[in-house]
Amino acid sequence: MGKKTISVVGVPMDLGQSRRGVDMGPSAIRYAGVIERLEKLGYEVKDIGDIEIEHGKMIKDEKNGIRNLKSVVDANRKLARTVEEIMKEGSFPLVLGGDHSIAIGTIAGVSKFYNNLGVIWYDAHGDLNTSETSPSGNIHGMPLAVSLGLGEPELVNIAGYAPKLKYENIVIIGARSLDEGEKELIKEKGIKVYTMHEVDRLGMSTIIEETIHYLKERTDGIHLSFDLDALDPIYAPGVGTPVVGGVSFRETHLALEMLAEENLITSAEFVEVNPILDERNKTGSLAVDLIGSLFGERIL
Ligand code: B3U
Ligand code: MN
Ligand code: MN
Repeated sequence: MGKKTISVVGVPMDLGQSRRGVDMGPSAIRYAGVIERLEKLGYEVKDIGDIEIEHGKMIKDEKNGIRNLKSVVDANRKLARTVEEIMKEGSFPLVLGGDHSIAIGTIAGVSKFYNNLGVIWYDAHGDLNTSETSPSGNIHGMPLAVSLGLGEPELVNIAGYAPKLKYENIVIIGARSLDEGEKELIKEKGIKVYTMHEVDRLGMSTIIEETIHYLKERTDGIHLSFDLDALDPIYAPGVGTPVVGGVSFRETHLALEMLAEENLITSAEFVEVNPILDERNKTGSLAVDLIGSLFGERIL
């Protein structure tokens, strides 16, 4: 990575979905040694702590069926402001989730610093739902749509501007669970998606080469939004919505090593680690191993 200073911020929030526990993700990832790991790689690391989250009851909105809309908006507003400060300091924002709804705030904080922010969305899911298409009302299934300007205005307009992303600047990798509305949107807008079918057919190295080539041409910064559920549950059991048939440990390390070699990633988040569902912090430790690869750790 180009920047030598990394600012780590935790978002202990589980209100974007319905299973409790993912709010402990930042603790699990810190416990597994993320700060020390990055320092060992030669970075100056500032752990700026956690965003303050209201830990209320889970509430399903009567009007549109969305869960905890107000609390999620509030958390993402705070996160967007914090990430913006990190960007102003010229440091690399590394955000630890929390459920994936926090990508709304990270991207809101980052995107105003670029004309064409690119995003790599590494995930079993598309996260392209709106309140109309969502089967669950969970905001963690919506952050990519929100960043593209679709969905509830309170979410879409966080940080006072929208949209944060353009359809042609995103690449989804690892998808294997897409809802009908998400499939329609992908087809209608021509969103670039490498599903598990392409992962099997092309192999991860080709996919990352293509992704780099594709995004390098059209973007001036690339955010990596990394959902641990992209990995097969064999490797990442501690996630809220595991989906079988996922990306392997080795494919994922390769992907991150290749991205590190190109030095193109300008911000990142690692989300959906749920220590309650995990096996002895396996998924938290995996997140730290993967963060190591993203920041240049090599076997030799
Ligand atoms: N697409 C489904 C399920 C889901 C999305 N993201 C996760 N699960 N982690 C939904 O609820 O929107
Ligand atoms: Mn996700
Ligand atoms: Mn997911």
